[in-house]
Amino acid sequence: MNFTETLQNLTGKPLAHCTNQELYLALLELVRRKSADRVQPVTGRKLYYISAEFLIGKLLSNNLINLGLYDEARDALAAAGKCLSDIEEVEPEPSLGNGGLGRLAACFLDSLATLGLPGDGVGLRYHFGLFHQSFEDGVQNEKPDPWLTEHSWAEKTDITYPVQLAGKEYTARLYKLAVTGYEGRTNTLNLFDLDTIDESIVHDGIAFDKTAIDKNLTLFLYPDDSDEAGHRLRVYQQYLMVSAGAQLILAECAARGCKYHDLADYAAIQINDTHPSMVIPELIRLLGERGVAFEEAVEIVTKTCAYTNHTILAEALEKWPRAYLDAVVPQLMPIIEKLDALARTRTEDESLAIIDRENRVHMAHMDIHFTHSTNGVAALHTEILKNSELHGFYALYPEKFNNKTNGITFRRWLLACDPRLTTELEKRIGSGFRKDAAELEKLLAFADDETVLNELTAVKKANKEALADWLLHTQKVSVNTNAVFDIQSKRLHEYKRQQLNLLYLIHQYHEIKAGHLPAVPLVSIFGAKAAPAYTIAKDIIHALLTLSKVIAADPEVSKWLQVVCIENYNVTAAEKLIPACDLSEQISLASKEASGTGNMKFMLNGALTLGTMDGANVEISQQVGEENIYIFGQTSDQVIHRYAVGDYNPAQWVEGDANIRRAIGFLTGPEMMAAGRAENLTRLHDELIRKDWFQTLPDFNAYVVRKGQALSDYACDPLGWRRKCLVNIAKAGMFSSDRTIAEYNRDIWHLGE
Ligand code: OX2
Repeated sequence: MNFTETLQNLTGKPLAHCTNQELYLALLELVRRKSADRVQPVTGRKLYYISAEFLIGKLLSNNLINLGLYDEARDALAAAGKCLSDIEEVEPEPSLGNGGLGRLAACFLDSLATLGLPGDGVGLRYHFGLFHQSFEDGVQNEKPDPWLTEHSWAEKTDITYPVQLAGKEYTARLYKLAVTGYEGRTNTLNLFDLDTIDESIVHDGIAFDKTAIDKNLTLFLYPDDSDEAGHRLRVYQQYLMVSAGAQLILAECAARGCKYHDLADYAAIQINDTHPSMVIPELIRLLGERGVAFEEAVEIVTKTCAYTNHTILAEALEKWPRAYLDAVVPQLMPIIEKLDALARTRTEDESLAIIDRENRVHMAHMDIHFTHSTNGVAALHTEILKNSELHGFYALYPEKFNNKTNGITFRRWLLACDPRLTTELEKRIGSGFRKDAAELEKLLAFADDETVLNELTAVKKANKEALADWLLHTQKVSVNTNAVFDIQSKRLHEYKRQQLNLLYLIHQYHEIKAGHLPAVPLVSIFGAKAAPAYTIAKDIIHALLTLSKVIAADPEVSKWLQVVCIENYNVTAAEKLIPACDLSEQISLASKEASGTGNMKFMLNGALTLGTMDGANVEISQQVGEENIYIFGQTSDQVIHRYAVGDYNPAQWVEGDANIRRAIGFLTGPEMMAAGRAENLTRLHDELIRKDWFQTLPDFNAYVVRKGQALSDYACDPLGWRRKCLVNIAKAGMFSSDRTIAEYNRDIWHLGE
């Protein structure tokens, strides 16, 4: 049976007569069947990657690509007058993550299955995922973002586990989502949910009754945690995930003959940041119920589990007040107390304790004491963990610390999102890079080939036009495709410094008004959601939206400069933005961005990085050489030193620098105040001159100069620019998540053995 016939059997009518919705459902069913054929038995150790987030994005095209069916599907549909990309539009995006951490988990699942390794995900089936963002009157508005439809990728099973929350029993139900690798095996993403969730309790945007656990528990990813009820809800969510997950792991291992004493021979558990840390005491508790003594259970769990740290930001390292855990998971507290006592026999250093003097439980500390591996996610990040943030732990357990620089799956972030570039690459270097990313280096042979460079320019131009079309249709903005497309897309956070970019744009506004015209017009695009309770982040969005209006209303400036904030930035939007980008903004305060993964996606798609020596930017710079990247700003050592000395005073920088003064002053000047809201603009202004915790001002001038250099290179030396882009693509191989996963497997998991 050919593809058309198979699909037609599923739709029950000629493809030409089907709606896109009907075709989508038929393709979904077809993919499901083909994925099921690739399920393989598990022998030896299997990985469980536990994570509160799996930002999987839309699944149809990726699954078709990984199953080798994409071209056939596209052609069969085209023959019936249908367009695969229109059908893709029908699929709702599962936004089950905030950003890099969740997207990394999704890339890892793809690479595990591609490399033929047995490795499943364990997480939660949020009904709305992260909120849907819109802008109204210059302000971020949040609404639920439903993705669960009657026929969804996650299939309901009849497997359930009891979970005790605050002394009451709830029933966690397992949903399974197939994850098929590129020419690889099919693994599973296990997502837990309660049958009793009631979506109708959500009102006024994303508000809901935080006390009705049976109705609200898995409604949203990270409910607004600005109040105590919100914090407790996170603990409830985390325990639901780890308790059901731990029961699943024990049941699967038992079914394969595991006697619990040998759990580490059957399972490797990766704890993705601290959100799943309670899996440690929960497994010890469950092993205890199965007759394993505490000391032995600790040993087994330590051998089975490993921990990944994704941040050094103190506020993101979870510390739960003991009272919350006493209330929500009283069954775990005696175990956590014993773990604390045991840890104290290993060190007298109070700062390494699990339960501190203020009765807070440090989840990361529990992870490091009671897992066999702690890894950072980029070389610089791991060094900072070892030498400063977690130095005491490193001194105690040097053998546990290791680095695993993040990576991205090239299936989604090149083959699927940039078919034009993929075709061009295949024409020049063959298709080996699809399975072996290192083969991209073959492209270097064409670094001085003007024909190839011009073709790459044409690919980029076509991608920019496609993005311009998409922006026009979805966001109602029209952009000049002859301009440089400069993109900063990532979570909105002060440490990522969207505010630095904002100040630059204000600076440029003044320069253009003063007749100092730039080398080339600039379209500056932002994609970012601010956490609902993060006031300053929302003020930054407001300032960007307001500036965008002010510039658009000024014909003198708008010829040269445009600011676009896209609504509801998500994986689908990223897939449109990244292939069209010229300049990738990676401008976090050095030392604060653990790795970044957007930086890798942009480079792979032939954008040049404008960035600080932070996270994986450092390794990108080593790969491409400093002449192929635009680095600026303080080093992490300088930043750490400035924090240590503690004498940073932004007001001095404002006083001492006319450009900084002009840019910050503009925030509350007449143009912005007339177009925006005084409260938000004033708060941001005051924050910058009084606090500026992420040291925007010391990097301001270096940023302006470096960005100016990039724009003038783009305008004055187009071939030179494209050559740099080519080097970036060619050197992106090391950032494939296949490489990252192979390293995790070699050093930590030893799967299948
Ligand atoms: C992110 C980090 O901020 C980012 O630098 C990193 O690339 C990503 O994780 C994947 O490792 N929440 N999100 C992150 O850390 C936390 C905590």
